[in-house]
Amino acid sequence: MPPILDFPVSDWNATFSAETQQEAMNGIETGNVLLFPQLPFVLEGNEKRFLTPDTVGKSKNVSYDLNTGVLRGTSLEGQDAEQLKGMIHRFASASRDLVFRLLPHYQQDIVCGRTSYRPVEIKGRASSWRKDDTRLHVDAFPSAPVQDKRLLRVFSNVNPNGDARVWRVGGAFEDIAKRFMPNIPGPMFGSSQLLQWLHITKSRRSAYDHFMLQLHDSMKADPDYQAKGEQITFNFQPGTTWMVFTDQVPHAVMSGQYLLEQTFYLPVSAMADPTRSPLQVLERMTERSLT
Ligand SMILES: O=C(O)CCC(=O)C(=O)O
Ligand SMILES: [Fe+2]
Repeated sequence: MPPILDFPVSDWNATFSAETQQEAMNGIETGNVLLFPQLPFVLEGNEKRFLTPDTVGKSKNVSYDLNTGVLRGTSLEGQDAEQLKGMIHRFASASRDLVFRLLPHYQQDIVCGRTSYRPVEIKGRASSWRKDDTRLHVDAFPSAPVQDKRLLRVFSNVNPNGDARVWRVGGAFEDIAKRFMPNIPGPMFGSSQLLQWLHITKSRRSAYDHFMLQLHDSMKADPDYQAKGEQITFNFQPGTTWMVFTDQVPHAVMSGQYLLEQTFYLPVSAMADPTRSPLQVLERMTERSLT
């Protein structure tokens, strides 16, 4: 199956036939990227002035929480910060509407997480190997355990200079798990309580979180996998939007500037076929419950 599925809509409020909805859900659950080649997120009024890395301070991203309305990581103040927040908020709600309309099966249970605005050029940006997203990885975050939830993300390239967001997209999650799991030890007894007590994690780190973090690190630390593992390079052109389960599909960003991103959390039980989740793949492999 091709890893990229096209949906030729040009409206964030588009409605989809039952057949298209089914195709999208089946596609995304089997590890495809859903691509909307004609769905630009259009900046309004004088929002184009936010197309500069000067909108962020030391942090690389501006982050926004749709649930609380809190904006973080920007160097802007007052009216400017409010207008930047308005732009990111509009993207957050447009993304949510798109997910609701395309994947109505998830609507009851899906939870909106953070929105990010990424105005810094990826190429040449320094970072430690663990934080280096130019290396293929599946998403897992040390301080933000998901317990048993999926990570679904919507991205939109808003670059005004014609520059694509260049990604590498890897192969099936099962193959990644088969390759790396044999060398990953289980969590230490009592470690999840300790991490939470020390406030290293915001909530309890499940055994699933443990294995996903280790997979993330093992992938990034393996030069042979990075160079020779199954992968394609894909250019996400400006004016396009895409959606993918980033806990399942190996991905790496090689270059690009000016991206909007919305994170969603989906309980595994809300999937059409939970057996396809990374959680259940790992549970079958370890022959134990991981939540
Ligand atoms: O910024 C990007 O294009 C993708 C980075 C990444 O790995 C992610 O958002 O999970
Ligand atoms: Fe990622």
